[in-house]
Amino acid sequence: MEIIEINNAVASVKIALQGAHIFHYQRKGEEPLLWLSDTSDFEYGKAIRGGVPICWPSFGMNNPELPQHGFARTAKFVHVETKEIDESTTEVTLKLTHSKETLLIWAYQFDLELKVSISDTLTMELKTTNKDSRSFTITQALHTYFSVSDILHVEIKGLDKKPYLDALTNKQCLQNGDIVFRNEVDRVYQEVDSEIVLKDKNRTVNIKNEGSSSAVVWNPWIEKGSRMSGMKADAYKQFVCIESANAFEDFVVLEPNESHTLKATIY
Ligand code: TA6
Repeated sequence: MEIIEINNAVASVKIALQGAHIFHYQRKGEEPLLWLSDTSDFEYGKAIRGGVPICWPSFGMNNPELPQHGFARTAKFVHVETKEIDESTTEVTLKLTHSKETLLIWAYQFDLELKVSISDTLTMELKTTNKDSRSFTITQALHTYFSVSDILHVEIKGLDKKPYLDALTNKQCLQNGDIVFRNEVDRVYQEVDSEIVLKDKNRTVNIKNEGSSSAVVWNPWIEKGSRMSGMKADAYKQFVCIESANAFEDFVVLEPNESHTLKATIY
């Protein structure tokens, strides 16, 4: 599998051309910030388990005609450019454009570009451009797997009093206080308009989303964790997904030639 590896003065990153999939991000002197399953596939056509899978042009089963989380995560992107902004900041751009294969799955012409900025902050900008003569609707997510010391130590702040769709019960609920994990969690938060904070024993991570008002929080816990592909049964202890999204009601409609950018800044 073709991979882009960047090492600058403050951080390192690894990105697979398949899915423009960032599967490693580490600041110098720190543990990796992204979790990668040590039993993940690295095979074309199979999604990498961990890092930042790109769910596009549909999140989850928002579009039943498409595979779970769409097709971008197993599609091969092209490397557009790598720019050294300064010794501590590098920008990498990758692109996916419609093809015979994608038009068979999803009958629209598009450009999908991921621009990644690597410094002591990781910034991801996912830009969709409608190259078709008709409008189209997407849902999407930067499905980030954060590495944690132990899921029992994790608190997520910034979503208090936010409504969410509980994907386990399909019920609409309201968040009360911080999120802690004592069982499976699979929620799509809505009206998200402020930063989300991941507090772990030795690290605090801030996530700022733009072009988005929804965020997904997920941990499969024991039972589902033991059935997940590409991860060991106890892997659920080592990660939490906090996903920068346009999911469910937060869908995006693009007219011909229109663009939308989903941006996540992680620091
Ligand atoms: O984002 C949460 C979620 O939709 C969960 O329901 C779970 O299925 C997870 O994504 C992983 O999905 P995957 O298709 O990568 O196995």
